[in-house]
Amino acid sequence: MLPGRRGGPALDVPSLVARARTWDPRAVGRLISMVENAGPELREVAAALAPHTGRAQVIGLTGPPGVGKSTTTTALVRSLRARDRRVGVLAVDPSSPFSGGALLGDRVRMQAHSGDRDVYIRSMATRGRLGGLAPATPQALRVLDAAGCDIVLVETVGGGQSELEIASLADTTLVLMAPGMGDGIQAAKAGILEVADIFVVNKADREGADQTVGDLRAMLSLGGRHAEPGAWRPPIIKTVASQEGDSGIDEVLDRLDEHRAWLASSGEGHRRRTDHVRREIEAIAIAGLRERLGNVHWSATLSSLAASVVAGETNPYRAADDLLGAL
Ligand SMILES: Nc1nc2c(ncn2[C@@H]2O[C@H](COP(=O)(O)OP(=O)(O)OP(=O)(O)O)[C@@H](O)[C@H]2O)c(=O)[nH]1
Ligand SMILES: [Mg+2]
Repeated sequence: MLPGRRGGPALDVPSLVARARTWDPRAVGRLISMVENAGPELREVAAALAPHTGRAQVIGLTGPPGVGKSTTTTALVRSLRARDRRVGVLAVDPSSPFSGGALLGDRVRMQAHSGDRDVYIRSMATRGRLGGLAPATPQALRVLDAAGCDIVLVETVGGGQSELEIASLADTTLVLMAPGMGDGIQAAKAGILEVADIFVVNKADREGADQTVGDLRAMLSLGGRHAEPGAWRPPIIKTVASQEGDSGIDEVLDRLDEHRAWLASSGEGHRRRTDHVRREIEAIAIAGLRERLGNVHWSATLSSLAASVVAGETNPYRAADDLLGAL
């Protein structure tokens, strides 16, 4: 049993999952905290969620700092609510809280979304990692999935590893650009072009949006995975996320629906998910190995093997085999 927070009733993991499945935001929040803290309940939570997952569509948003990811997320939530979809938002960059529009906030305020009970918003701590996603992100997604989200939007700051990481957990990856970032496109590693399923040229109210669209088109025409037969051709959509009404956001949603249908009909959706989980299992296993590597017994064994190699009694490969054998 877990002690109830703020004097609430004590709840065990199965009860929390049952409550989360009725879309109780406090239960959802507690479960996400549990996976985020990687506490003793982590495995039990993962096991309890497993039968209830696989339904939500996971959308990753990435792009250079300030391009309008949070504003676009806000606008997407608004349109999704208008289409009566239940939405979860994970913002994986606590240094950049939501500032635009109605989605304000810190970890507490985010849960309210001006009283709209069908939106759940949460920021994830990156635990001191530079960029990149919080390791608990896949589990947090499962909590939201099990809780009945139709769609989960994951915002992460672009640059470095994170656009590759976002593509390794999203069904569909949106890459945002803005006018005047042409150099940024050039500078971006081929990675950003490879991971994009949909390009959004935001801030289309500014000069140079057509130029940016043209630059992207030119770059896409150079080949890559999108050029293969039967491949998905990433559309390029101009948006003004900061504006209500005719902002291009509804077109983004239409394309998201199309991409979802393509993922299903081509088999790519299943292939992607399997690939993502493969990596996740591998990461968990490697973290487990690291943990064992860190224990005293291990380092004593390592020291004595190192001494044997130095003394010419054995070689490093043989020593490494012995070390792994000792696990
Ligand atoms: N003119 C214009 N400004 C926009 C548009 N979309 C967003 N902005 C503004 O651009 C600024 C940055 O927007 P954010 O949504 O915070 O950008 P972000 O990509 O989330 O930023 P980081 O999370 O810090 O990387 C804000 O001042 C927004 O109001 C747009 O379509 N047109
Ligand atoms: Mg942001």
